[in-house]
Amino acid sequence: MHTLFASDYRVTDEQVAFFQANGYVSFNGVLSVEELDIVRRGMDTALTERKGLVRDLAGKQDDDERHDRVLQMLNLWESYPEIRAYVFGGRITRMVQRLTGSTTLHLYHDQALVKELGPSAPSPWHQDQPYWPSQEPGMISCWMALDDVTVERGCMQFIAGSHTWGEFEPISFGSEGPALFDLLTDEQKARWNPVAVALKAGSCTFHHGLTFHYTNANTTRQNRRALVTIYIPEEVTYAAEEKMDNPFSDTITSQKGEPLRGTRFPRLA
Ligand SMILES: O=C(O)CCC(=O)C(=O)O
Repeated sequence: MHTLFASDYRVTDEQVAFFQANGYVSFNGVLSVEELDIVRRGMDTALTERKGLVRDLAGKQDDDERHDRVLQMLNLWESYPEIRAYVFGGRITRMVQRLTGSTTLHLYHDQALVKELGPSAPSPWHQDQPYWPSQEPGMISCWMALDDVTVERGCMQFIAGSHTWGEFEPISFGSEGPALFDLLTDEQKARWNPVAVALKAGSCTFHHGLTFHYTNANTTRQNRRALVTIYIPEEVTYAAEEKMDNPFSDTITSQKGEPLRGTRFPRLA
């Protein structure tokens, strides 16, 4: 499996410039059919094995009859060789190096985000950085589609340029938080034009930690499986107690202001 996930995917200067200007960018055909099958196998095994242990970002209880859920499984790389091969293969890491300009990269975590067929929930508009223990912006996510995604199946939607708007309060996934629109300036409201990025399976988007993004509920007859990997560039430091608790708080080894490092944040480059 070691030769898979390793070959280069060319990221052009125009794509780097697009990412820097807009806070997101998309790439087609990043995984081969064989690689896609491997990643799907890892995720499907995890979905079966972790049944009952899967967190629902939409906040429903296990015994809840409703199924409007967003299933989240963290750090599949630690348990599933298929996902480890993907994460450590090198291709996506080098794409992140191009987009961030950072030679050193650590993984923050991976996460499977699954919207099953039938009524799932939307993922509300939010930025990621308020949930992360980082002081500065710069962390970046790769959102890999394992199924073909359209707006109706929950493809990513972005607000271009919103990564320049600074860090907002975290948005609650499960319940109504403060209305986001009340927090935006008139200029930001005028620039609020969501861009939906439909993708074929094996294609991906990258987004900056401050870029506002959203996905619809999956209203189609097929599951929507996405594998997200989150990267820490070298200049990003630990924000310590200033940020909300996160699932990895206990494993962080840095002091406030030092580069963000932890026992579960493996070095990728
Ligand atoms: O896949 C989704 O529904 C949301 C994805 C997301 O919020 C993220 O990758 O940061």
